[in-house]
Amino acid sequence: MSKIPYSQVTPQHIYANRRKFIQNAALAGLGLAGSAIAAKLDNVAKSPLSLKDEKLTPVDAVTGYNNFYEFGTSKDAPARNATNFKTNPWKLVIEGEVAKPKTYDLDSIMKLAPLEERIYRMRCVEAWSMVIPWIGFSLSEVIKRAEPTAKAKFVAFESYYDPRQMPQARYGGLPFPYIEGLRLDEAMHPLTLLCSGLYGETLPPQNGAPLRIVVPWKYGFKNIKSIVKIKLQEKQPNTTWALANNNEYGFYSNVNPGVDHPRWSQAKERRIGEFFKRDTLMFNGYGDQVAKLYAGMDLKKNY
Ligand SMILES: Nc1nc2c(c(=O)[nH]1)N[C@H]1C(S)=C(S)[C@@H](COP(=O)(O)O)O[C@H]1N2
Ligand SMILES: [Mo]
Repeated sequence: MSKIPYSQVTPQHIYANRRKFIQNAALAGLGLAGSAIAAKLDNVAKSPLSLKDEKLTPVDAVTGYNNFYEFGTSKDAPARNATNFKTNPWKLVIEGEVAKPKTYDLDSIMKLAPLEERIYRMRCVEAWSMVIPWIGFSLSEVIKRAEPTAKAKFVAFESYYDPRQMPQARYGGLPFPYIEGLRLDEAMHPLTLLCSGLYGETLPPQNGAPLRIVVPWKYGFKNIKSIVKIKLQEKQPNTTWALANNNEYGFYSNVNPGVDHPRWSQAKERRIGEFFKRDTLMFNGYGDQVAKLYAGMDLKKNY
């Protein structure tokens, strides 16, 4: 496990300004919440689950081309409108079909496991993709400590929602708070990341600070941002995009070049920063690790 030379992938000024960034964040009152994560960032090990041979998407695109409808619907809106999003104090509740429900603050959640860097291929349902060096640890670290009961089959997630901090949300055309879900075995898969950073830093607000989920073999909208609640349950949870448009966004939403969105093909994708389109890979290229979760399922029906 080695520390990654960010100087090779990150513009020099960002790399060099890391300390200053953290100090400024502390001064700005992101304060303790920011530093619970920031304090852990100096020795982030590279995870064996990380991709090895793919070129990273430039940091400006990762933090400047976002979907976060609470902060507006255009790709550049979240970076502008989420700047002062308050992430301290933060609480994350885990409840429902568990023996040990718990409310965490950021400090206590950061103590559960060492942070790792995971370079993942990401694929938005809108047929663009990125390669992002996330930081976090497996979501299973949180779920297993809550001790799921025998009835727990699914995991429901909920984002923070505050119309005063997110005035653009009312133009988003979606019901808020944003909700998402996974089957319990998907949520427990080691690739499923509870994410607290990217490119060597704490998560910028537009990427879902202070905590979000990353599931790299699914379409981007499964990767719910700024989460406050994790609920284990027997029934399949509702999801925001299915509530908005049920026949376009299925519960599973595994990346699948053979199942088109009703309004466009999913066979190819544009990697942000590249000119020619690439072929989209089944399970976004993670089939070796996740195909067994869906053995015997019709993935055209369970899209
Ligand atoms: N709360 C919330 N989470 C969200 C969204 C959103 O609008 N609100 N958009 C989703 C979509 S469509 C994508 S593609 C990813 C984008 O994550 P990124 O901006 O960090 O790349 O976030 C997902 N998580
Ligand atoms: Mo997306």
